[in-house]
Amino acid sequence: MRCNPSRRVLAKRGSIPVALMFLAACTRSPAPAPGHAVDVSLRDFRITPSRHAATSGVLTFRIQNHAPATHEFVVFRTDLPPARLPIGSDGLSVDESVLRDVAEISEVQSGTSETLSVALRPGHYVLICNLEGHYLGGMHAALDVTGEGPTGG
Ligand SMILES: [Cu+2]
Repeated sequence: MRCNPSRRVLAKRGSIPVALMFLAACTRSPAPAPGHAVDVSLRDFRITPSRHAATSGVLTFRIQNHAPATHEFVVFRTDLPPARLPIGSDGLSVDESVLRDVAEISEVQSGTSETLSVALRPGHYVLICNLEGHYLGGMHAALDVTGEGPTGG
């Protein structure tokens, strides 16, 4: 199932299609409800969400790359702390084969912004840039999603 085809939202490296099943509810709503948007700032080498907690449901990430370099934005569920993710055999990036419920924008060019809307169920999520060396450089952040979102949405 595909939605929001104008964005490069895909399971990179093609290894985890099952993880995308929960993303079937992603939307391209242009005006997210208050409390269901997170502004994300990308810099060399920081990924900074405007908040670290949200309620479950469709959450719209508004990602802005302030850095001179291209970055990516990856969100996934994990119980691991953001700085404790397993590194792959390349020694430079997180082993994405262990990630669940992944959504991403694979390239956010310097000076541009992108949006990514994802249906998130309650749990602990981590936001990273997984370009080589960027995670190790510090591009990771936590996001906790609770089940107490507004009803009727
Ligand atoms: Cu990066």
